[in-house]
Amino acid sequence: MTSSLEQRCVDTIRTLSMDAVQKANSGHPGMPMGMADVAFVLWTEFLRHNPANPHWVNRDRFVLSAGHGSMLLYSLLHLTGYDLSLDEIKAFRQWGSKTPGHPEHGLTPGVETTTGPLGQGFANGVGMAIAAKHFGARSRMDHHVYAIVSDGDLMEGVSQEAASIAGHLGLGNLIYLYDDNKITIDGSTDLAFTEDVLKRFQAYGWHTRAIDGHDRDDIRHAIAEAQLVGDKPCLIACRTQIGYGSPNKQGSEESHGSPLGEAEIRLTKEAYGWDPDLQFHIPDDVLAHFRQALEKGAALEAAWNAEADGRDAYLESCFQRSAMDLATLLPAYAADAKGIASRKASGNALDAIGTAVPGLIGGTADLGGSNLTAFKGFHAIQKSDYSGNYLHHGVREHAMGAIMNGMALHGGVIPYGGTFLVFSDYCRPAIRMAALMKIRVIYVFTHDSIGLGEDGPTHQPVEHLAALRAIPNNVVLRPADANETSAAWQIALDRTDGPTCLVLTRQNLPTFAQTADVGPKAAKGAYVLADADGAPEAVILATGSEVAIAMQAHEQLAAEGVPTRVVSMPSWELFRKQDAAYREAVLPATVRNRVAIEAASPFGWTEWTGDAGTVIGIDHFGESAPYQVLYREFGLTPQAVAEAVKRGGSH
Ligand SMILES: Cc1ncc(C[n+]2csc(CCOP(=O)(O)OP(=O)(O)O)c2C)c(N)n1
Repeated sequence: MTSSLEQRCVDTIRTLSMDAVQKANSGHPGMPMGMADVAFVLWTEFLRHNPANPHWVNRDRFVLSAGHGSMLLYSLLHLTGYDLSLDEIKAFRQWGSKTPGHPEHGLTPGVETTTGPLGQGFANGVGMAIAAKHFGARSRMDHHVYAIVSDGDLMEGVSQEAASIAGHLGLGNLIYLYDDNKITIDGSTDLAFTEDVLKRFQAYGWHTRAIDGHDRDDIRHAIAEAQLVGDKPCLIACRTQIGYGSPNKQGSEESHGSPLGEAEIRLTKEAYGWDPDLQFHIPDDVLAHFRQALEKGAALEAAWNAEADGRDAYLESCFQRSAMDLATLLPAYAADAKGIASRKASGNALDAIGTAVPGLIGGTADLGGSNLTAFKGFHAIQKSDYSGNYLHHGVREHAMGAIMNGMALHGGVIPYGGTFLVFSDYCRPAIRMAALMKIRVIYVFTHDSIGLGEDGPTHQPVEHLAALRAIPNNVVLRPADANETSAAWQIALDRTDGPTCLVLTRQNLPTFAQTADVGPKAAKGAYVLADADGAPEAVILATGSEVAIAMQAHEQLAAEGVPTRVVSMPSWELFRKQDAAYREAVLPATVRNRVAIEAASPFGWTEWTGDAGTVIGIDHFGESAPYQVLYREFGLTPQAVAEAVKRGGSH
């Protein structure tokens, strides 16, 4: 290839990006222009991918962590032959296009993860690399994970957590290209980011290298060297100029997040030796050069497929899975007044299914003894042996969430991870991304209320259920007893299009006789657990640990001649999805006397109780005391429920 063709290939990435941002009249041209040399070398010479089959399991994964530079990725996808037309590039950021402002997984072929919230993509890539190492140890998978990361990515805490565990695990399949352009939105990185980034990464255990990000030979050598490192993740700091080639905006934050402007685009194209009158122009020889990726990719995939040597059985069981009926494996419990904690029931469920579900990789953010996430036969993933099925995330909840997203996105893995419910706040940005991406990620959130007792208000979640329920496409499941907990695991594993949060108690819960074979009922989100002999005068709604309180109130009221129904409601989201007839059968419109009890913020409950109902919850922080005292002092008692029912009856 003549160097001028190579230069025109790189400049085509730049001009496409500039033109698309200009046409949309919004977007980020500077980063794609600055990283075009790096991206060109990576995508045409190193990345092992097949644009005709973006789902080839052994493809290298590429993450554009600095998602604001989306036009860089869209340009590469179009140019190398993914199913993304030039018309889509021209429709950048428009309604109904496959080229939204930030890359969205599932929408655009070849986009491996949704990025935009800085740092998430960095950590997703670590999860992908862990998954790849896991499969590498158990099969012949051997791909790399590459990412382009920015100053913003490296400033974010989540990337620092993820970099730390990536170094610990020695993920040699991870090669990150850092856009070291020393510019962020507010201006120079001198304003707020002056540490020695490479020394920091060296301390994490990464291999590092600093290069000129516009010297393509330097880039080639650095990536080739990184591939040889083998036992460490690699960070290549590529010194670049944001808005490269723009006579008046190169090196300035002005090119970061707004169109260059017609006049500046003309000047920039002239500087590239480009015809300034041409827009979205792709020279034929440039396209032909990029499109070699199709032939090369088909050959790579075919060669890999041809090498099948019998070590594929595990890959197949994980990548071509069908729904598993775990009913015969999951524990069932007889009625038991003493009962067990739902976290313990979850641990029992995991003991039963942990090794039976291929690709299930558990973990916890250093709360194994509390979350009970480890299962019989678990085996930790470590640098010395990646074949395990459990990850010690360390005290890194945010990265745990983003790493689980990466594992799920990689494919083949069903990740779950545990922490205290109160620290779901630390996972929240990643939960939101899992919900947005519609990926199967399971959280085990234990110590789910003031019921954890003496650890006090710092550890007692109050607003967390409401906050988790507020995330669209997130399913929150708060099982009432051990049988509902077994059912919750089946529901979570069956759910392929979004995250599920299992919300579990520290304290024991009685097992109800009525929850034998509760699976199909729990899957509807809410069901009648106990009913009145005749027509109920009131409905008592509860979740999790408060279902037992509701049952006591129900019995007490029955003795007083007040017939009530108890609805156990492990999941609002699942109940909402039921048809009107089922919802009416559970919550008859005519019964307006409804009392909900939940040891959490009452926020949102009126959706189920209606205006005439009563919500017994907690609208303040907790206290440090034995949990029985807290329930009594905060008024979460059968008596309070019974009184509310009686008051409601007088409406
Ligand atoms: C978590 C998060 N916070 C803030 C933003 C808004 N934002 C977008 S890009 C950016 C920083 C830009 O600097 P850099 O990452 O160096 O990108 P460059 O300017 O080099 O394109 C910020 C703060 C974001 N996308 N994500």
